[in-house]
Amino acid sequence: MSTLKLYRHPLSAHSHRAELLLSLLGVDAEIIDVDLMKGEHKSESFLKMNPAGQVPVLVDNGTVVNDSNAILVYLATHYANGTNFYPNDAVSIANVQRYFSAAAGPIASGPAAARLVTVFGASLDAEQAIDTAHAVLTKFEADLEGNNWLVGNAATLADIATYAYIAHAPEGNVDLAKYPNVRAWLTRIEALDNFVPMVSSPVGLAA
Ligand SMILES: N[C@@H](CCC(=O)N[C@@H](CS)C(=O)NCC(=O)O)C(=O)O
Repeated sequence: MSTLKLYRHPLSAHSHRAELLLSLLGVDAEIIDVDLMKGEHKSESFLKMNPAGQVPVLVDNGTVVNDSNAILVYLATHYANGTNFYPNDAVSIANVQRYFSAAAGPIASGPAAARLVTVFGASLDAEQAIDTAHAVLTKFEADLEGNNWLVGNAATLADIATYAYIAHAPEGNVDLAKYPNVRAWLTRIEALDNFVPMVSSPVGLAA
């Protein structure tokens, strides 16, 4: 019986980061769905685990880890199981951190926000989110020119942290057609042993 519990929502790409890494590491966890539509993430018991009232939250035998990127670092360090998704040289660590910043910055305000509008009915500026998405995709397209992975020669937390919101960007009307390097990179991630997809979102869920 696993000691790990992952509180998530099935359509949350932040949650999917953690689910994907658990699967790539071959680590079992109890997956607990949090009903965001019913506000379960704002309940007293949930807020005790994560005062920000957001998924994902990882609980490992009493240790609570909030924030998807922090969860990735925790899992890749504590449960590496012979893998090296979090490389330990200074330059690679710095580069992984750069992509964590992109994941929490323009990816959150770009493709993630554009998808929040279409899937969850959020009142955000869709046009601005789509513009931000194309700016970050242009950067990724250049980063991936001649490179299979974002950092070094193998998949790292940088790829895992940025994958899902880019893969699901079309759900927010962000077309990936202009970005062949990005599309090839998505396919490469999807070919990793034990890759698990995030379910596709029915547009207008909140309607
Ligand atoms: N910085 C957080 C962001 C997590 C986040 O935005 N989660 C969304 C679902 S994808 C959420 O729980 N939203 C509900 C809310 O903010 O009230 C992380 O990386 O875990």
